[in-house]
Amino acid sequence: MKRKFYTFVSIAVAASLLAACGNTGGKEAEKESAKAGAHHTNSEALAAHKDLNQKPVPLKMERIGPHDVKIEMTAQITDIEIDKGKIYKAWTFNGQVPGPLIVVNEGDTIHFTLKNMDPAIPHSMDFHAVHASPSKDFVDVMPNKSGTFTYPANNPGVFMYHCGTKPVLAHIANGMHGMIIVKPKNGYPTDNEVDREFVLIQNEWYKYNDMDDFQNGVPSYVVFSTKALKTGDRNTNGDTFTLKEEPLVAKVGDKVRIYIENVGPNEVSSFHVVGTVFDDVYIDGNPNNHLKGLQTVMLPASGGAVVEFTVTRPGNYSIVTHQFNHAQKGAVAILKVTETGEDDSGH
Ligand SMILES: [Cu+2]
Repeated sequence: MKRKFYTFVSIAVAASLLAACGNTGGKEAEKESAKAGAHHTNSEALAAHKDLNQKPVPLKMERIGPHDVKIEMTAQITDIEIDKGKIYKAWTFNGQVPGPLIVVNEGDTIHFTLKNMDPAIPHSMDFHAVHASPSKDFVDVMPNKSGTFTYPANNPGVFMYHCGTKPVLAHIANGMHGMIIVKPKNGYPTDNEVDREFVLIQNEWYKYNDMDDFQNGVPSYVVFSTKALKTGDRNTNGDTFTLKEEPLVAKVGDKVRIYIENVGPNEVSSFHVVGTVFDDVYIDGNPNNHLKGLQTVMLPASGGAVVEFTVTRPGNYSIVTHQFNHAQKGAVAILKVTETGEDDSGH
């Protein structure tokens, strides 16, 4: 069974490489990638990644016209601490896992460039927020090459992005995922009520680069991260500890909005905040999908939402997936609510 599966993976990898080399060429890269692909099944870093820890490259995002945004991202190999002292040599966008938050406006055209800094294997970008031709716009960018693609973002909401290179599961599980917010033209009906906004992303970690575990196992960790919506907000990686040790902070009486996205790759999220009820929920972040009074919001793998709730009393509110086996594996973030709206514990 196992051998069959490995053969399948090798064929899939080879096929994707063959498809890719029509676009950007490079016989050497093709050979390297094929070698690298053969390692997908054994929990080890690819030979070319072993001594690599590429410094995170900041996201480049620039508005070049009223309805045009230029975005440049990197595919790179960077060490991420996923649990205390446990380093994962992740396949990343810009050296973060999840990748950096992207925010554009409904109706924007995205002029997107992916710079592949990975010396060994191709990577690509699949934005769930756009209409595109997957076979032309989400194509592989070969090692040390760049690819530029243009597409409109006409649907408002909270969307996933991820690397779409085969085997897609390996690229997502190794860290190549993130969130893009397309801000609705006319906003949300509750915009004026909201006092604080945060971003949260849920993702899973498995045994290192182990296709068998990715496909047949259960996650070792399920984690949350937060990303900066505005200057001064934090960017954290998906790990088991940061959002417990340094909580998100709100003030008693605040209406809090969270842009939440479950990037998986495999599990659903039963998103819940202990001690409150979601007054307003916009499924996938679309203002038309307005629900009221939910206790838990179901997020499929790749699903997003905007959730809003009021914190009426001071204290620590646990933000969890109510699949408590996953909460136990890390998926708990703390929202600390104080009288002042500042963290009073000395953080
Ligand atoms: Cu990739």
